[in-house]
Amino acid sequence: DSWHWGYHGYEAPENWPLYYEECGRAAQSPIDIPHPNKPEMVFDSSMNLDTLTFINYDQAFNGSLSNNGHAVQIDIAPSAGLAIKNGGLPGTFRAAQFHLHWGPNDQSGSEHTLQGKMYPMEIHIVHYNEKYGSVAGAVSQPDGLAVVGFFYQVSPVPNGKYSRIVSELPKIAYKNSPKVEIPNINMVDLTHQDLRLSETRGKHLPFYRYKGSLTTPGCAEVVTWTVMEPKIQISASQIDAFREMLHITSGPVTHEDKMVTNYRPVQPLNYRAVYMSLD
Ligand code: SG4
Ligand code: ZN
Repeated sequence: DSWHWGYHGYEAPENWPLYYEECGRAAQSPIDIPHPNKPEMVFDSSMNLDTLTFINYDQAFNGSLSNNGHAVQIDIAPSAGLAIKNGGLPGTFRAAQFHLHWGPNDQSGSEHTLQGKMYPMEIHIVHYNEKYGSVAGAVSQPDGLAVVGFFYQVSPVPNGKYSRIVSELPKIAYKNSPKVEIPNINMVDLTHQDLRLSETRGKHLPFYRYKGSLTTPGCAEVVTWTVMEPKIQISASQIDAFREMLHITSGPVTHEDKMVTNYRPVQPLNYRAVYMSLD
């Protein structure tokens, strides 16, 4: 990357299109998910959204925790076989990694908003279309990626399923710190218990669906987005640990070096429809 993009000052999202042309296009992410009574919200039974299937989300894998200077990310070992299919997706999509977006306080941080409401954090589970073999191979294809998002809500008690990740964060505080292995985690624990049932019993969680982009430069318009309605609980002090991450690689730390914000604001929906899985 020639230009150092970020979330503050001259590097902020409103200037991304100056250096990354695709960030200024018409089908960008994130978006505000409209109220069901708005004309752009569509209930389309022909898409069979109720068949969305989460494969092996209950399988344990060894996660690899890192800080790329823009987010905290956990790479998912491919051997675990996590994938999503059906539910209107244009193919079978294999999980590669998840990462998180947050903000400076508990009233902001999510990238998507739900009828104008912002949540303190949002997880993105990035999947690539298996026919392209990898995220790198898929990122230039219109049906290349499928990202699943969940919002977080602040709970008074810590979420024990996140305690191992949170306690390892200080080890990756600097950008490009060596990755830290987190053995034996699974996406059901980190998202929603009902996802373990979806393969076998068709248990269905409500979600929203639209076509958009990566939310970081180059903003490629290759993402089939699935934003889940159920929220994940996390405590305020657990979110605070993410705000201690740094976007510098070394040296003494000042407040400006902290990754206190890493969400892109919502983008215009323009001509797009948003599909809802349940009425
Ligand atoms: C975060 O910066 C991830 O760490 C990136 O992953 C990701 O880029 C980027 O967000 C955009 O993804 O779901 N928010 S998003 O649209 O997955 C890609 C890496 O840099 C290509 C590997
Ligand atoms: Zn993301």
